[in-house]
Amino acid sequence: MRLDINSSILIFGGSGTIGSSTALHLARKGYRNIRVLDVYPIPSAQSAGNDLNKIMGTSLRNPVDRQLSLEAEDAWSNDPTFSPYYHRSGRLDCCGSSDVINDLRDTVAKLENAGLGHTVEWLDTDAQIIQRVPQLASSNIQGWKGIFFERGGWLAAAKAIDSVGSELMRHGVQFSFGDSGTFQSLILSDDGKTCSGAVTKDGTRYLADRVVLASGAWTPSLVDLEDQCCSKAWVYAHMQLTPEEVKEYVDCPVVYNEDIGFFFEPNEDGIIKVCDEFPGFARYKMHQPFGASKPTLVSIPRSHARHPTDTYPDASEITIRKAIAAFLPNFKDKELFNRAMCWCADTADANLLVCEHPRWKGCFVATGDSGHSFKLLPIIGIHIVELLEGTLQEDLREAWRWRPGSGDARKSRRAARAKDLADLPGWKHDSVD
Ligand code: FSA
Repeated sequence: MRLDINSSILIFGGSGTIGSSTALHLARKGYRNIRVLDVYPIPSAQSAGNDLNKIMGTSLRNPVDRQLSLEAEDAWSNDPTFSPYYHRSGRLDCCGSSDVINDLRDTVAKLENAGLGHTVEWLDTDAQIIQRVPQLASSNIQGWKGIFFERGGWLAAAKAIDSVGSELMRHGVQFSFGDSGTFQSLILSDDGKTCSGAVTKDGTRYLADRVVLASGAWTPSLVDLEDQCCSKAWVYAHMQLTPEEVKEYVDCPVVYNEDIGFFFEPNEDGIIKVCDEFPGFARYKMHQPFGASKPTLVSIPRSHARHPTDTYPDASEITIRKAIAAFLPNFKDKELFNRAMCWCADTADANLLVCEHPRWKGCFVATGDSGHSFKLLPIIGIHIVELLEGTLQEDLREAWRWRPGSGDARKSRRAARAKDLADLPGWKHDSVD
């Protein structure tokens, strides 16, 4: 059955990044029977996108990523639902190690080939870096090189999803949260090949023409994704600046160093978020997602929303402190708070997994963010609607296809496979579920 504006569409994970964008673009196209389902109201307290800030930049990894990040930059700049949340402070990608410096040079070459050379500046010396980012003047950046991206900066992430939520309400989208928004199972035809809705944890049966599972890092624990996604946590910590200190960091570009991590300018409350960079933490448990014939090992996120006193492993404290010592040496003794993990779903090749589930007609998965997809919030839903309508561009369809057995999602394109949280001491958590 072809879709029309009266078709009923369920979107699980609709309070998060990819799900809310899908609901938004369906609503903007006139669909009037959309239901957002989520464990938490929008913006979901357990979405990776529910964060002070995320990085905005142009991804050049492949033509699909480039196209999407350029579309996103345009929408963050011009779409009134999103533009108040784009802080175009610029972004510095910098490094001191020769491998990464080579990668940075490669990036400049790619930018030039893509006709975007004029949007960046190569910074070859410490002095040039400090001229662009004076806040690094007291850091030890000897031998570092950098690229300054004028089209980039940071996104007030949770506020942007909240803004999507307000627009969804104006469009009359329906919402189910809590147990009545928590995925339990699909409703399948007698031959098991067609999906006609879903049942939620409270037992409610929602019949629908299409079901979209956009539950981010939770998706692999809901339905069998045949190991295509590995859910991993990355960590952050916050520090509080005094009003005097804040003045020095106003308009500071996002500073990203692949060997160390990154930090953002303070938010309106004078809070700086600092992250280290590493291959992520997995959390394997025996589990049987819907559609799997038996329990298998699946990396399952542990929600910070449900476990607000959880922290992160001792190893993260060391690397976050290292990042602070490198970027913000004057703040190296500052107290850290809100130590937390946020969960993303890596695929082996770091492309999204956005396609119809091959076993269940009418059920679509939209996940596999691979840690780089928040910036796509304003536009990713456009392409998911195209997928539902059968008009998705061929190269996007190819990049996002169902592709089990094509690589190791636990490693993905990172330096190493994700360690398991169970093997990491110091992680403060109260129970094992
Ligand atoms: O848009 C971007 O590339 C931001 S990546 C931010 C990050 O924390 C990564 O540094 C990390 O490796 C993981 O992919 C989660 O996202």
